This record gives sequence, C-alpha cells and structure tokens, in this order.
Amino acid sequence: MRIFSGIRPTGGLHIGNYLGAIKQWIALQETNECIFCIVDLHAITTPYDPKELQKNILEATAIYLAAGIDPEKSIIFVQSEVKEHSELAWLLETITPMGELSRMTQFKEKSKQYKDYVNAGLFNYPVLMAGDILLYRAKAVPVGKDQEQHVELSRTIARKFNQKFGQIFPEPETILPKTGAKIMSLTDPKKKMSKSDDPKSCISLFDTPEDITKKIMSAETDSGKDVIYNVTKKPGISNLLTIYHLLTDTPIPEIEKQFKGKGYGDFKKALAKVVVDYLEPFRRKQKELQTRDVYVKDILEKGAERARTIAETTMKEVHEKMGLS
Ligand code: AQP
Repeated sequence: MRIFSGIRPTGGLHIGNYLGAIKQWIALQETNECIFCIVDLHAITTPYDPKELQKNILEATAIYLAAGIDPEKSIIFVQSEVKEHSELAWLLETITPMGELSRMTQFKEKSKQYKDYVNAGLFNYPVLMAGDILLYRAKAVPVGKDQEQHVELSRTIARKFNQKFGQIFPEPETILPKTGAKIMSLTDPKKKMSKSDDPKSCISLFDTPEDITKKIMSAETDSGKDVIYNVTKKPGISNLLTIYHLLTDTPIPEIEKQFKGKGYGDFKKALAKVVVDYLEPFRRKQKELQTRDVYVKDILEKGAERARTIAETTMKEVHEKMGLS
C-alpha cells in the first residue's frame, strides 16, 4: 500500500507530533511504500521567519532520521522541491467548494490565533494537502486526530475529481494511532499540544533533560492526588499517563497500580525519567546529524528525485483528463 504523510517545518517538533504521526510511520515503512514529506509550503501559511525556514527543514529531516525513518525504505523530501504539489493544488481548487473549506476547524482555529495573518493560503491549506496525498495516489495517511478532517476532505475531492473527469485517484483513508492521536498541552490539558504554543506547554524532541523535567514537574494536573486515568475528570493526569503508556508500552491499569498510594509528584518524577531516557538517542543522533549537513541534503535531493518521477506521471494523466493537453 502506498502511504503519504508530512509535517510542517515550523520549529521544534514535539512529542505529540512524534506519538501522533512519526511513531506510526516507523512501523508502516516496514511493509508499505512510504512517502514522508517536509511540507514547507504549508509552513508559510502562518507567520514565519524566512531566515529560519531552511534550518527548520533540516531539523525536521534530522528528526525523521533520528526517529528511525529509513531513506532506503521510504522517500523523504521537501514539498517545494516537487513543483507538481502547487500545480495539482491549483487544479483541485477549481473543484473544491468554498463552503467545504469554511467548515475546516484548523482554519477557524488558526485564523483566531493569527488574526493579522488570515491569508488565502491558510484557507486553501486543505486543498494543498489533498494535492500532496493525491499526487502520489496514496491509499492511506497516518496522522494525528487534528488532521482527520483534512484527510476526509481529500477523500471528497478525490471522489469529485473521479466523477467529473474520470477515475484516477484512490480515496485515501486516515490511519490514526489507537492511543496518542491527540496529545494535550502540558499547561492546558483541554488544548492539543502545539509547536506554536507556549514552549512550556510542549516537550520538544530535542529539549534538554533539565527542560523536560522542569516542564513535566510543572505540568497542569487536576484536583486530588490519585494517579488515575479519567479524561473527563482528570484530563491533566490522563494526558501524562497516556505519554507514560506510549513510551514504556506499559498498560495504563498497570501504571495506575504501580503509583497507587503515591502522589502526582512521584509519578511526574518517574515520567520525566521515562521521557528523558526515551529521547536520549534522539538528542545524540541529532547532534551527530548537525555535523552531517551534506548527508542530510543528499537524502532530500534523492528523495525529491524519486517523488518527482511519481508526481510527473500523475500530472500527465491529470492534464489529459482535464483537457489541458
Ligand atoms: N498534539 C498532538 N497529538 C498527536 N498528534 C499531533 N500532531 C500534531 N499535534 C499533535 C500530528 O503531527 C503531525 C504533524 O503536524 P504538523 O506539524 O504538520 O501540524 P499541526 O498538526 O498543526 O501541529 P502543531 O504542533 O500544532 O503545529 P503548529 O503549531 O505549527 O500548527 C500531524 O499528523 C498531526 O496530526
């Protein structure tokens, strides 16, 4: 099965990006044809510093590699290096109803968050995302919960195209992780963990052990002191339990048993150690990759070449079907 997914290079990727998306990718690449993209064209729809963008792209690539994405098995590349993404997005815009786009939760949230930056690119973001997926005729898209609505729209757009111009695109399915599809903010467990939020609210994959410990120890918890999973009554502690469970593979009831009679403080201390230890190889690998820019750039270049070959074939067919050639 061909699989596509991507991440915006908008700075320090966090444990939510890892548990919601990247961790699934590692397993999927073993038995599928995977294409993992660094979606820089999506990154520029919210405020950004052009001087930082290339650094963020290399950092995101380093994270993919440090996490275990294997360039021998998967295609890794930067979206803007394959021009067909922008072109297909434009063509798909001509069949996407404005009403569908106005319903998108991410657009509503981001336009509230960046009141002075509500641009047409942000509004059309889901069409570009549909283009990303359909360009490779991907059958499945592993993402976190927040992107589910966008994949659903990609299905609608694929169906519309096929009905209007003839069958080309499969309707892509979302692959959501069973647990961890929405890791919540450490400072407000009712909100999703987000890179563009307060740094205290998220654990970046390259945070120092001291920062990780500080952030977890001061994470918002709930009234009471029992370490019990209950998303409605105890969203803070439940979020921390989810992270503990995903990083240790220990079932949640067993963790609850382990911390029975102990308070939040003991649990948080243990969680901080789990996270620090889990992320240690990431920090090590990233340091190593920082000195190997040429190697990382070479992976991206080769990835773009492979991606382009698939993209060109799709676009040729799209042109024919739409009467453009
Ligand atoms: N909190 C989360 N829990 C689980 N999965 C998450 N993802 C994002 N946040 C969480 C998943 O990570 C992948 C990449 O996301 P993205 O960087 O492309 O954009 P995003 O969803 O907008 O992530 P952020 O952190 O909130 O970034 P900013 O602040 O830049 O907008 C996606 O699969 C997403 O579902």
